[in-house]
Amino acid sequence: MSADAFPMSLHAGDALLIVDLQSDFLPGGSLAVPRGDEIIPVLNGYLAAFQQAGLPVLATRDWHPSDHCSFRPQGGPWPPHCVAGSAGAQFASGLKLPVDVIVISKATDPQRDAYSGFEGTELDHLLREAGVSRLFIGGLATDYCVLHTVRDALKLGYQTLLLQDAVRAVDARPGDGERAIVDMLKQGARAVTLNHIRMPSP
Ligand code: VGL
Ligand code: ZN
Repeated sequence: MSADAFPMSLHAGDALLIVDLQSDFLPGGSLAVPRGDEIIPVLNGYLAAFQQAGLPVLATRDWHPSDHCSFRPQGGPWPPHCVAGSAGAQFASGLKLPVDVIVISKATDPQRDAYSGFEGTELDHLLREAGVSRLFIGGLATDYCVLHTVRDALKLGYQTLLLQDAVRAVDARPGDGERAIVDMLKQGARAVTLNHIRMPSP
């Protein structure tokens, strides 16, 4: 499960995809992911590398209507979170997204949930249009939206790298996050950590 030990260069065709790094998923938020805030500085490191290399950055956001079916008052499993336009739906304030970040809103339909950033969105189309073939994916939460986004990326034929140092899990059942990582690697994702990315020269 350890990340590959050799340094890795970024090149044309690579893109960084940050999953649901939103206030409601951080400590103090309505659906806080334990230690979710720890990955912000790490993601800022990946962001610097991708920006220096002139490569695209995309960010998904959970963007629910206030009566979304996944919310407990509607019979769903989750406390209300990431209501479109609310403070809790904002990207983490410390996250240094580039001005030209491509934002993908998902799970906007009141009647259905969508854990994958590809589900019901333009994500695949946008990536193909941009000539992306290799996707670096990190964010929240390992055992839900990261897991489903990585699975779909693999199914759609992207070389998929899991940012092992830039994900955190809900762990509703202890071990869910670890099992999700094992699952993603088994499906064909590779694990990478920031210290293996060769920083492009400015
Ligand atoms: C997520 C639970 C509910 C996630 C979104 O981003 O992983 N988890 N909605
Ligand atoms: Zn949600």
